Amino acid sequence: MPTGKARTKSTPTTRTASTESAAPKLPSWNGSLLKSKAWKALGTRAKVAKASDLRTLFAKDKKRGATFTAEALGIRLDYSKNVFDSATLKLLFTLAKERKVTAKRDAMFRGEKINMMEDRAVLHVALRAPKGSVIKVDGVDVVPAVHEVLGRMEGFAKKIRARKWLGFTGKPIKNIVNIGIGGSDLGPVMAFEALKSFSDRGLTMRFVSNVDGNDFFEATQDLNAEETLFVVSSKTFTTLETMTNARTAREWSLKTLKDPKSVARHFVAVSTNAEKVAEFGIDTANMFGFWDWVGGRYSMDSAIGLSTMIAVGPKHFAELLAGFHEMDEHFRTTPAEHNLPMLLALVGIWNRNFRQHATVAVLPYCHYLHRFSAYLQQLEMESNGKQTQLDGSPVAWDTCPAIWGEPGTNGQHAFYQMIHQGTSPVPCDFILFEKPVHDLGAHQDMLASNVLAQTEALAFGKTRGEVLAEGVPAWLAPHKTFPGNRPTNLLLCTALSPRMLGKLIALYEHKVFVQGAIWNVNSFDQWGVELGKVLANRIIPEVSSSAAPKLAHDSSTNAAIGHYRKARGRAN
Ligand code: G6Q
Repeated sequence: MPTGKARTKSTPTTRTASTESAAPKLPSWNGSLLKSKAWKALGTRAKVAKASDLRTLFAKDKKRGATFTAEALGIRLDYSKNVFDSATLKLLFTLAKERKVTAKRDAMFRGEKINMMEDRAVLHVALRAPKGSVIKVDGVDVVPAVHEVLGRMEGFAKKIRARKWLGFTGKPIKNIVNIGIGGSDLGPVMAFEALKSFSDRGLTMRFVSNVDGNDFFEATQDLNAEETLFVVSSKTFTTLETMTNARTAREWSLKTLKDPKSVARHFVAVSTNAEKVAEFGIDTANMFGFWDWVGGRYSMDSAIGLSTMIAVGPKHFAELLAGFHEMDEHFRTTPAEHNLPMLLALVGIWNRNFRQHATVAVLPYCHYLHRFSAYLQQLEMESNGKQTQLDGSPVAWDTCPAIWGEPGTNGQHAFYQMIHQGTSPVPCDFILFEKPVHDLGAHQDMLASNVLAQTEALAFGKTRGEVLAEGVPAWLAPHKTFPGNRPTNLLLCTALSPRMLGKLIALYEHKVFVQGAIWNVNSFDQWGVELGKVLANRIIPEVSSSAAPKLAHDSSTNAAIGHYRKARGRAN
């Protein structure tokens, strides 16, 4: 049965704070999922699936592996080790049709304002559209502006890479510190780590995100301010953490450079908010812009990718964008049966809503992708971790599962125990590359063997009979028995390159899109993040004022504030 009961009714969301503003006109794809015939039929299939297991499914169909494998753009997606059959898959395709996923997809590519709650288009696909393509927002083609910014980023990155961007004292800049958080940090860090082998090793790249001063301290403690450039990345240029770190950076820089005029050589901004950038004291000539139709978590290929471009160079950055675009085109034009994002999304829906799996682990067997799961965590959970449908009514089904993961084989020696024998199965996406970036001895073959062994063991487990046959005593056998039937996808990709990274990220972006369309949530707003921004600002004066504040929180929060103030030597 589909999971989820009708939840408490939440207040309908409107586009502005005013209760009088008109609700947006809902598109034709809005509508209750519970009325979908395919959804109901999938509920019935779920009962059948309860009694089936991967051992039987594979034994019955010798071609299962090939049947449930799709390949495109150098990515081979084997989704055969999920507990379902062809009839289920067919219903999932029907579900996507009933939910008008392709109509919604086309509306996004056309630049329609599908982020209705913020009255914005959703056009990260325009960030990687080749020169000459036309994508309009409010009648204006946005592609030339995208390429204008890319051109400026290129000019700047080249200067830094040629050591021709000189600091205030005439020394070439060779340390780059990106200051940003959330969508203005996770993408740049992940991409830098993923593409390190393509980067200029003479540059020191650092990333500061946390408002915890230890982050800033560690990122800068060994740097010479004369050779250090700060890239302040913030869509809004108002985010507490980023602005606090940016101010600390200015103080840190001026401690050595003394003259406020030095800011122009040591600070650049990436933002949509020119006014705030100027207010901070950064020359807007040193600002790289983007647009409100780029969501934070979809922005790593906008100017937010400036640090990435500096690290790997404009050519590799262009390759990254080309990879994104290839996957966009694949998603836009390929029938569902061969469409990688669609397949990944539909299998995910099956596991989430009909098999009740509450989490998904993403396990890249490539150490360069060690920040990939953290990146996807934001992409998926901030996009689809929602409980309100487009029309403001509560969903009556589960939405985004928790996304987590670490690179293999490290995870095998840590949390895989629970994936193999825990009480809650965790669907896993295993990612492996055919060719390693550095081919050292037998390393890659060992890595590959581990992935394949894991997916096999998770699918088929080990029965009591098999364990006993190994000579294990009966009392120990239950502990050494593995239930199997644990769902996995295997993404076998040619090689990690900027282009492949772009394809992989876009694959997950579009997976998120399809799932959001099916769940009927807005994947492009983030009121939970906004709430955090407001709440912290309210408490800051209460913890930091020298005079005792009048506290009007609950007894637990009041006491914690009092305790903290006392510990910091402040009056209560
Ligand atoms: C992303 C979110 C959020 C955002 C950060 C930083 O989709 O909106 O993670 O990226 O809160 O915001 P700024 O870029 O505005 O500083």
